[in-house]
Amino acid sequence: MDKKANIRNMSVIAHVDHGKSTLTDSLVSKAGIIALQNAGEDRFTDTRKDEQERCITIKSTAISLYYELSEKNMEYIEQEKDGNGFLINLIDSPGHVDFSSEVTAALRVTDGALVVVDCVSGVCVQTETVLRQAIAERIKPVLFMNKMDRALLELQLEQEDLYQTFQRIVESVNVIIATYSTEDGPMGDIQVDPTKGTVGFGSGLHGWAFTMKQFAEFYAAKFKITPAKLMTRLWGDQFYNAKEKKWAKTYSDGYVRGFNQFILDPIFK
Ligand SMILES: Nc1nc2c(ncn2[C@@H]2O[C@H](COP(=O)(O)OP(=O)(O)OP(=O)(O)O)[C@@H](O)[C@H]2O)c(=O)[nH]1
Ligand SMILES: [Mg+2]
Repeated sequence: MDKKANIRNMSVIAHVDHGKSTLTDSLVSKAGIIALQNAGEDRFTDTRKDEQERCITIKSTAISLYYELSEKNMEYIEQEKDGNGFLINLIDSPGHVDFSSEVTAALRVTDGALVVVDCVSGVCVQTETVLRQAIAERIKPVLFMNKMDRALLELQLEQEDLYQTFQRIVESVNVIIATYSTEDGPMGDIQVDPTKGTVGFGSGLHGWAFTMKQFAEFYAAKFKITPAKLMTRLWGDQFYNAKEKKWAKTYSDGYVRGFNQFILDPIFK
């Protein structure tokens, strides 16, 4: 790959066991390196015998993915670009505190951090540590809300309570970001925000994920507004009354939160 503008180095960071290696596997299988049926189980980046046996990552491992973006998705890339093929170097790092020097080493060579949070356990001690490390290295984070399958099946929560669970995680992550960075610092505003596409939701184990963008694109025609505008309605205090076909910023009778109505509802069905 000689198109420098199209190379991204990403570190996958998280608290121990939140699913970094499994998610990395899934991403690799999507780009077509390991067989699909083994995705999620092999933990491709846990190459060492001790890592496979103990089901834990000890050393950071890099793996390269090649991905071609569709014409439509290219519009979202604001940075300099050179064609639609991207080489993504993913570095899967250990979550266990004993191996945290591996995380620092990985961050030194990366452009962005994929912060994975198990949405059932929420933000944990090491989530804060690795996020703080990333910010110190001036690396922009994006958030991935992992193990959504467990949240949907095991938590037995009402849609609104599920939303609140995810919302709290986004908020906790942003509190950490605010603590260790300044908005007028060199990186600018690096808060994660589902309406801006910097928060993904999914299951590394089962190989599915989405951001507000996919849903917004799907519904945009129905609402006759642009996907970008609709994204802002699919998270936060945005309520829709299907009968009156009206949006509101506060809840009242007949109104349902956009996220619950347009994202959780179809997933539950
Ligand atoms: N249900 C469910 N389980 C998952 C998911 N992702 C990972 N797991 C499970 O969570 C456990 C830990 O996954 P790993 O991918 O090894 O986690 P890790 O973050 O790489 O762990 P360390 O590298 O040791 O910090 C394994 O048992 C996985 O099968 C998911 O999306 N859903
Ligand atoms: Mg791992």
